[in-house]
Amino acid sequence: MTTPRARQVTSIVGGSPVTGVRTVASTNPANLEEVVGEVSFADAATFVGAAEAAKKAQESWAAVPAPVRGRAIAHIGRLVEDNAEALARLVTAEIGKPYGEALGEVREIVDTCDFFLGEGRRLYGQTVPSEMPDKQLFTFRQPVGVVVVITAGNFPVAVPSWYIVPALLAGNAIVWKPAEYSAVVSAAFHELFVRGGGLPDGVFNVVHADGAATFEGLEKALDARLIDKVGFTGSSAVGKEIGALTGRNLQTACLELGGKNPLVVTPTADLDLAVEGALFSGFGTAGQRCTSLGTVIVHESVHDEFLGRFNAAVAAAKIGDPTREVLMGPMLDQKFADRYEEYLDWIQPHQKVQAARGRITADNPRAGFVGDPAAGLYYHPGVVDGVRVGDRLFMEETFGPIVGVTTYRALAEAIELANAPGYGLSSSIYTTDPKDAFTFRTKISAGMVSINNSTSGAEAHLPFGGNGKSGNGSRQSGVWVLDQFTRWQSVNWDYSGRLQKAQMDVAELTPDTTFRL
Ligand code: UN1
Repeated sequence: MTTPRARQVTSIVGGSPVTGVRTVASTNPANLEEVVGEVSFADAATFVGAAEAAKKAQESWAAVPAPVRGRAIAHIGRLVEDNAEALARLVTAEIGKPYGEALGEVREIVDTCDFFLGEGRRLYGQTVPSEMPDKQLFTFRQPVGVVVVITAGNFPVAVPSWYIVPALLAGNAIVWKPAEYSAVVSAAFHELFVRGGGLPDGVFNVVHADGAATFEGLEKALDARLIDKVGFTGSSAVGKEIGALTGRNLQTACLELGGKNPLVVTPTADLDLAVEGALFSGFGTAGQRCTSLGTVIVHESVHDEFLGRFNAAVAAAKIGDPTREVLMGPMLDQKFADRYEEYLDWIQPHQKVQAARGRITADNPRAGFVGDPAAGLYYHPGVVDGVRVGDRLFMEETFGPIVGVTTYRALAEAIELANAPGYGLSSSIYTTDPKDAFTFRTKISAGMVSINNSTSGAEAHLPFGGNGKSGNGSRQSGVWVLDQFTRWQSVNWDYSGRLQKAQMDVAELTPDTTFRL
């Protein structure tokens, strides 16, 4: 059934729609009967064409004064704000994110615009003293050129804005490849940006394509030197492929990958606060954030008490229709539901699961379910106690509503457990002891550390990014992301009228090194 609001979505290259090679319906995961839009998927040639269009448009975009580009960002932020409810409703309809969270996600675009609109009037370079007279040194931030942005659909508008807003502000042109299952939301985002910013054709192109066509197009466009930077948010496995491809072209991608984010509960923790944090970060967005909680590492002295309260909170949480007040809606898309079923097969006999598991159905019901579970991709939340180093559930990211629990005796052991999976995105510790908090901060491998707060819910103007399997050290957000989308250019200007040779023609004062008081 195609609902009246089902939209037709195509790629937009150089300001014009480009019909692709096949059309796929994007459905509502909370109501699989509802077609949210019909999406025309492009081939690799369209991707390359988009990179060409971006390259053509980039120079004149970079010539627009940065404060004027900052004004464009200001207008985009305002237009997004004025369309916040409609955009959030679309997020909920296409990926099943609970409406309250979807509104928060839209807010994150506005926050990002708020931060960068003023950056157009800064985008500072430096003046640097020269070692020689009559010579001046400067640094300038130069846009990198054409930026390809490939994003996941769990944050279909907030995370793209982390790339696209600063990249545009810095004078780059963009080719965006959004997730297949959030194409309709992406089309709305693209339209808001182009209209709100008054962006010239070709400055912001969007290509809807599957992974294979994208990879082929990316490889060709990189080989043809049409692309200067790739930003990617998604799995560690695909991140490695993109890192290899860009590396072969002497480029460093901005990679924001998976996580197995630990939450440590110490003996001095406020247990109710820790339970609240574990509940939100474990099961908010149905566990499908890169910052979602992976494993609770709880001190053995408070394990039973914590687990009892945590299980009770999970049992009481509202699950169901994402347009209503729920903690957790459906999985984002069929492919995530299928993968979640695989993760459930990883549960082993030495691990204990308190509640029902698998798909929520009439035969496998969930008390207090909001709405009709048969309509969508709804799953029971899982708390798996007794996970150990080496277990797949302990070591690998499980993108979905499943949280492992394990115990520790000394903080050093907790940190070792927290670092063991080899990711390093987000992390959390609940404690009232400053020594624990700072020891954890120092030794944890994660790029982001929460103290008495959950692993998810980072603010939009602090560096966001991970280490190890979570990324290659790149950071998004705030001033830090500017280093992804600009390159430093050093300028020296010698007006002495002579060739002054650095290191050689440098005057030296004569120190009296033998002087003593
Ligand atoms: C993601 O899942 O890719 O910190 C990003 C958070 C959100 C962003 C998550 N602000 O949980």
